[in-house]
Amino acid sequence: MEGGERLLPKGFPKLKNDTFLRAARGEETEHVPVWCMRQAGRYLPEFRETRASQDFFATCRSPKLCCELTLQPLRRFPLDAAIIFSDILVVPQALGMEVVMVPGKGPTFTEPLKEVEDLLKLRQKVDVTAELGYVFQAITLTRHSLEGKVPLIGFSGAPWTLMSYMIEGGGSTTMAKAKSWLYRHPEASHRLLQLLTDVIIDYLVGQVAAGAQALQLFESHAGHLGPELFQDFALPYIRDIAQAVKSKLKEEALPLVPMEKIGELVKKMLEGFGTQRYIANLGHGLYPDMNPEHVGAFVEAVHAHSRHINKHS
Ligand code: 1CP
Repeated sequence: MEGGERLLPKGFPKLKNDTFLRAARGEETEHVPVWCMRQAGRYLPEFRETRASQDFFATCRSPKLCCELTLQPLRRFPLDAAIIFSDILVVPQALGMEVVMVPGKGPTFTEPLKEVEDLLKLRQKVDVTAELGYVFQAITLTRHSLEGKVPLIGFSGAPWTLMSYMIEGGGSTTMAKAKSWLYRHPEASHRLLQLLTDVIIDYLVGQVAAGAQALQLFESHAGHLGPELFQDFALPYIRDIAQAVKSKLKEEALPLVPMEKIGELVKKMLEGFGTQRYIANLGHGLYPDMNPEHVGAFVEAVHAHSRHINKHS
């Protein structure tokens, strides 16, 4: 952290609202807990002010700014969880790739992977504390600063989603280049997915050691794979991550935090889905042009309706 004292990942304040964690563990809750993807985002004027003229990934590397941005939506809305301000693309950066945020275009890789030989340019062993320690510091600082108001979620991108960004070089509607790797270079694709898996495991365990109380693994690009490709190139790695993270947390005597299975959950938030054992969210996150008041209305509506259904059922 720049200047200032560094807080230790212990002696955290007592958690006051555990609705999110209870739902994630499959326990009963009085209302459906809610948090929103990109709840810290450009739709909030205070976010735009904090981020003004700052480079996005420089912001990600500042624990103080990440903490402030994470807390902003909590000051406005009765959300049931905080999610650490960061991005899934910090993992490819840790592997040695350069990713920059191009205004109006989004995250962009300066040299995406083109040939199988390009894999040799990646760090084959990543010391996550050296490369991503800034995220751990942001988590510790934020967990203290939350004062136990709600739990803090840590996250990572899942291997296939990160691999597709590393090959496409940024957002893509078809994932044509990344998918062609799966067909043309299956063996190299598996090597890359395994490398990512190893880093993600250490990264997620490190987040819990730093103070994260739940973990999300975003397989945002799962929808681009048909069932067979998904079975071969996505699911096994997600399973390995879930298993390895759990056993490492046990080994290191860290809390066994819930890992929800991924954003697909959100799609299930349909009317009639019930009010127990799930957490409300929005499929595509919050867009910059959203009115903050509408976000408040969404959060309050989920709470009120689910409480009402619980009372009358
Ligand atoms: O408040 C929060 O939700 C926490 C912060 C957060 C998270 C969880 C950000 C900040 N990004 C993410 C995850 C993330 N990033 C995902 C997984 C979830 C999903 O499917 O949306 C993905 C795919 C990304 C990649 C990414 N980062 C994109 C999409 C690119 C594309 O076209 O495919 C974009 C636009 C970003 C930038 C970004 N990340 C986060 C914010 C607030 C922003 C906007 C940057 C800005 O201020 O301009």
